[in-house]
Amino acid sequence: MNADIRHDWTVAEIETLLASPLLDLMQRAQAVHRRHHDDTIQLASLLSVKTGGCPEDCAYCPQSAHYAKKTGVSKEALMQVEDVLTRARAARDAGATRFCMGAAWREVRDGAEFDRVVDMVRGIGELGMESCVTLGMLAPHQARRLADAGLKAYNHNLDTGPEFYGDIVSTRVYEQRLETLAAVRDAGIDICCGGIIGMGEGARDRASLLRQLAAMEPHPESVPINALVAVEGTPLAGRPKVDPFDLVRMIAAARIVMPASRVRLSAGRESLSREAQAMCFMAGANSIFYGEKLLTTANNEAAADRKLIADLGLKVQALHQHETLPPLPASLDLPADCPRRGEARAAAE
Ligand code: SAM
Ligand code: DTB
Ligand code: SF4
Repeated sequence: MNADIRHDWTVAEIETLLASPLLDLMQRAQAVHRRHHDDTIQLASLLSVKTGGCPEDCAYCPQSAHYAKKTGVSKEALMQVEDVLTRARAARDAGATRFCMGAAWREVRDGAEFDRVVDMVRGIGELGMESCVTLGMLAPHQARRLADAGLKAYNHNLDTGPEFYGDIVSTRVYEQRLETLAAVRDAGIDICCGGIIGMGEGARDRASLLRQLAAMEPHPESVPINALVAVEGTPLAGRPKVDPFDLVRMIAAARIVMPASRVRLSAGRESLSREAQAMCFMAGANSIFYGEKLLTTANNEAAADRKLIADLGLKVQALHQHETLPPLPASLDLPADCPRRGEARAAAE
């Protein structure tokens, strides 16, 4: 089993994987998956705790200040701790075991706002959920503070291979991403690191990203694979939709090169059919974002996700205190953006 874990994958080897016949690739990925994982899917809910106005120019991102005029995403203040915890509680009550919070910052600055995020992390832990934050670049002492507050994971994506990175972001370099990841690892926090397909990169760039991730020792515990959500007003708005088979291939290759990691079928899922999502699970994805919003864009309806998982005979990862998913809510008396609202609506109809 541990012979599966390698850190010396070459770009050429991964390119060969990505180009292999789809069913062969899926079968190989599924075999690796079954050696390292059971049949549970983790539901992770996402919340943008500080939206918009980011000084970085990531070409895919609706939260960059550079494209704000065209995207209409304006800069908002950092949320209050209690409001965040109310949302986390609702997500937990709907079955999520992980709560991820995103801030549209270039980097973390010490001060009252960072103190507030640290309090959010502590509060999520007190709810019994895994916490993950994505706050941009992080210095070692800040990583240690988050670790002390009980942070489970830090999301910081490499997004693509180093050769293509300059085509996507001009306000920072790949090496800075690697430095933040090192600070996270040194603080004893799990690494959540993955990327996006569909930005105009080639198969070699996808393989190059996976090589970077697989070279990390240990592998990132969590690997989000996003399909570009081409948001109007961003430079990548005109990109064609990702072929779902390409997403399946990327997930399968990630599963094969990082056998023990949790591979997350992330952004772009809303445009996938149930069948395409099933292929992603078959290829080794074992987590989804759960709740009807990602950071600023729409996500799948919670009720539809629960039904899909049940129809496939898969299980949802439970919190320690209960073994099965909590029952559907009986009333519609939920906040407008609560992830259970869609279900309540469906149940009431
Ligand atoms: N500012 C932080 C950073 O860059 O690490 C955190 C927030 S950023 C929104 C987190 C990740 O979301 C990005 O690295 C990217 O992989 C993903 N993402 C952002 N916009 C996306 C889009 N339009 N489509 C797909 N993924 C996207
Ligand atoms: C990740 O890789 N994908 C999530 C999470 N990490 C933070 C974010 C997806 C964002 C999609 C665009 C949006 O909703 O703004
Ligand atoms: Fe968006 Fe993060 Fe890039 Fe800022 S650093 S523009 S929030 S992806």
